Amino acid sequence: MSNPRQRKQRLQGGAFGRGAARPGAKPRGLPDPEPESLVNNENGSISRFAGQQMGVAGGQSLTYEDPNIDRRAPTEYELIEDKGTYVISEKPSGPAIIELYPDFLSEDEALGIFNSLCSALPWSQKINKKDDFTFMEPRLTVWYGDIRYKYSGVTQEATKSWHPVLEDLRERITKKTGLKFNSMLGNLYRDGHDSVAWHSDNEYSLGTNPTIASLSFGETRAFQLRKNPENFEDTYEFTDKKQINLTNGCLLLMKGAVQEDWQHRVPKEYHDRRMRINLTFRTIYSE
Ligand SMILES: O=C(O)CCC(=O)C(=O)O
Repeated sequence: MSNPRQRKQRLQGGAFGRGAARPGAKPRGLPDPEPESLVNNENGSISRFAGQQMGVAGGQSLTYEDPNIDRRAPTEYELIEDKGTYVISEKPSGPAIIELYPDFLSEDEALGIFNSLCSALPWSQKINKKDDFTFMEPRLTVWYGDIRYKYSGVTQEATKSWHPVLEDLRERITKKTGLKFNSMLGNLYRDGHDSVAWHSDNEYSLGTNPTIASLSFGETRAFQLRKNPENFEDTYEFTDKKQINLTNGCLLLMKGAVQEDWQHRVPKEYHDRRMRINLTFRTIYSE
């Protein structure tokens, strides 16, 4: 992860837990507090006042607020369910747009495609590398592309011929959206333990503000989005969040600043889940 913005966001996302203290942070809307008071306890130990009420002359009551505790409620996921176009943010990089077509394919047709893609595509579990760690990806993947593609130090050679089912789906998405795609990254989630972690599809080869068309087959899985914090002191705990339950046969488009201003993931589930296939059609540019 070479980009300083991504490094900053990763630190913000992972370092602080729910309501956790952020060293040096001032709670919003509160004046700078007085220095902490030390108190002699009956047992001879010394402790500090924090969040206690102290009676003062004249019956007035003062409350000490620990400046290191963030008291804002964490944001919750807002569900997007219906067919439509949603502008999920307007800044800092312009409109971030989601389009959802839950009935792009009928249930029956989507299940037929799911069955054929399960066995016909050369799925494999890849080794990925992040911050000097190598790990087995918790899902199977497959890639098709009209041109060579370099990603995470791995070069994918151009695909000589696409599987006819993929070729047909690519054409149908183009017919629906007017957009052309020259590559496809597929994900196969074997069960509820398979997942993809928070990330943005913002590799150099995708260009700026890429449109990504994502088709789902088989089991429904939650697809979650969280907005990148706009200030260095803020954390993902308090930014906008959306959830779309991606069902068999649905088409999702991510457009505009979605990759620049948001991250997305498919989290692990703690209930049994059957298999799911996701195909993400993209346009890549040669280096
Ligand atoms: O499975 C999904 O719906 C999302 C996949 C994804 O995030 C990706 O391929 O970048």
